Amino acid sequence: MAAEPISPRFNADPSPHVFDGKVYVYATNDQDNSGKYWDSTDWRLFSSNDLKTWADEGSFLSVTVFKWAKPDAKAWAPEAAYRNGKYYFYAPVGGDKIGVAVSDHPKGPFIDARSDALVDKARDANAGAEPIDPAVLIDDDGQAYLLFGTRVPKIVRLKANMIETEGPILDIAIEGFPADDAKKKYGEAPYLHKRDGIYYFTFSTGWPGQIVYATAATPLGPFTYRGVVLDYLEINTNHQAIIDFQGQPWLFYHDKLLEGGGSYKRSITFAPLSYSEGGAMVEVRK
Ligand code: FUB
Repeated sequence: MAAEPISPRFNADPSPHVFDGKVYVYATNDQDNSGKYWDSTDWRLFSSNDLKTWADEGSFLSVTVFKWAKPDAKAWAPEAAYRNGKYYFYAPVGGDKIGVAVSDHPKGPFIDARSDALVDKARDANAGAEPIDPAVLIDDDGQAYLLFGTRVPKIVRLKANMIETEGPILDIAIEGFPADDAKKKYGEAPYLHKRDGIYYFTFSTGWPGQIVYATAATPLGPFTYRGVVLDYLEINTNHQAIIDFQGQPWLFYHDKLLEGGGSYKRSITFAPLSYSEGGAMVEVRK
């Protein structure tokens, strides 16, 4: 079945979550960018009770919520998390900082949870060349992790308050890339999920990129390369996230789906995801 966009607007970098039985997808706003770059300055939200009908919840947050950000700073692939009655929104701003905002409701209003960035390339040791693409996993023991970064994947523990990091920013080691395929490497879009005690690290291999995965017995790795989850698209980015909804795993990603679409005018869609009996992720065929 052909992939269907969740909206007639251009949107990208899905961050899907199930909050109170409802699916919320936080997204980069490709509709209002210049069409020549990912230079929009706000994030959009979509929701669905059944993955069939989608509500456009609008532009719920702009970079201007962060007083430390330039008002024209680009707003890239976001992340959200829920803990202790609060919703946290992790926002890569300007390509060099990740902010965190907090709300009592998944739709906001969100306010800056700090007076400075959660991760700042200029301030934090080992933040890497481009601290973007945040992803959060709250493990079964309550420890939360923040992943981010291009070219070198990064991971850092979050304190229970979800708005401060704890300990050093670490590089994530990935072993076992196929030696005969130089394109199999880490690019961007880190995402960590856990299933049956195994940590699955999915990411894009670059520009353009495949979504591939690696597994480990601990959230910090080292991870072992396992295979492809989603092949190259016709556009220059690939960006995924995974949820379970009503007993079914789903892969969310973006693609060129609407008339006028392309690398800077992307559309969010999703597909059922499955695992082999041995726990291997089965490649999603478009
Ligand atoms: O939307 C801007 C950038 O494109 C994201 O940060 C990357 O993951 C890529 O999808």
